[in-house]
Amino acid sequence: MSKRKAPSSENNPNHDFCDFLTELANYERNVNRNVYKYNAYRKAASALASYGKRIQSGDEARKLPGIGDKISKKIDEFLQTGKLQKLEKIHADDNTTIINLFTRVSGIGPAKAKELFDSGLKTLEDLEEKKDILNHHQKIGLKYFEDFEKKIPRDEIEKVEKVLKDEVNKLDPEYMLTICGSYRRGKSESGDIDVLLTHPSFTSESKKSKVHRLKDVVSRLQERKLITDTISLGDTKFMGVCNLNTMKGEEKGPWRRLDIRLTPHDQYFCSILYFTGSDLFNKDMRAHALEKGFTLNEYSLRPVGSTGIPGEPVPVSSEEDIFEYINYPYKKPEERSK
Ligand code: 8DG
Ligand code: CA
Ligand code: CA
Repeated sequence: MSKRKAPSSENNPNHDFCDFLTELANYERNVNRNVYKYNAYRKAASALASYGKRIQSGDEARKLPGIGDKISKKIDEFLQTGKLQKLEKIHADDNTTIINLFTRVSGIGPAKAKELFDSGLKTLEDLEEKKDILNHHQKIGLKYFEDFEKKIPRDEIEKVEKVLKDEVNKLDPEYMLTICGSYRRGKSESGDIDVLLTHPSFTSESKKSKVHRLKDVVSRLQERKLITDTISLGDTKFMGVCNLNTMKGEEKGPWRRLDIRLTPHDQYFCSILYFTGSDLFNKDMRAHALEKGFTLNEYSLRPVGSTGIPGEPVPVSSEEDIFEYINYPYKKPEERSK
């Protein structure tokens, strides 16, 4: 996944509150490794982002889901002083700043960042010198650190989409390919490119014998020099790097993070739904499914009987089907960026 960032500031009158809440969230995850607080701050940021008008006071914010005393006080402090003491302290603390910096490298999580810091490393140059203690993914993350921090404009992803569709079509016109993530939600820019791939011959039944499908596609894209690096390649998941310029024979950036997942044909729509996100939207939808007696994940939608054991997956032939089964009002991808 791309590293989590603030809810987008497009049309968000509360984006400055969202920014500081997201920074606090990342601090809790990266430095304190407190996922509970991380989620709490992100939920609050998401509620403010979708509120639609400027919050005038902590009291007003408190009425929103996920905003309690502590966060409403922070909003008052920010409204009155234009800053937060807690964040000022965090910024002044070198340890925290360095650990946060390391977690921005693709492949370095909070635990590894702390370990690197504890072994005396302080800068990206230090990491560069001690590259041997990094794994393959982390080395690539460091190599492309600056490019991976840059957002990918929508029109660039459109071009990548065209290449991908052309190339898989030449391999076999029965391939189906969808770019999910923030791109499918209509965002004007994205952190990475999330591709889902399926083929009618690749189903949850036939799976084992057909896994060459992903490798075929990846090899082809490597030949075309769209894919420049591989972080990992399994039977159903590729993680790597792509670049439209290297395709044209130019050795220049930007290099972009690209993930391709091969999904069984019968699970395609549950996967598309899942990888379109946002992850907060997914959480809400899964919770709603449970209330209606279903368990929903990236593979399937299954009824949960009174025994609590999930039954056979229900047949799904569109995203709309999934919403219908659980009686959830349909939301277009563009409406799922909560
Ligand atoms: P971005 O890349 O523009 O930053 O945003 P994104 O496309 O929404 O986020 P992403 O990190 O690339 O994840 C893609 C989708 O995968 C996300 O929208 C929903 C789904 N997803 C979850 N939870 C998780 C998770 O924990 N890890 C990953 N990799 N994906 C997740 O719902
Ligand atoms: Ca991703
Ligand atoms: Ca993405």
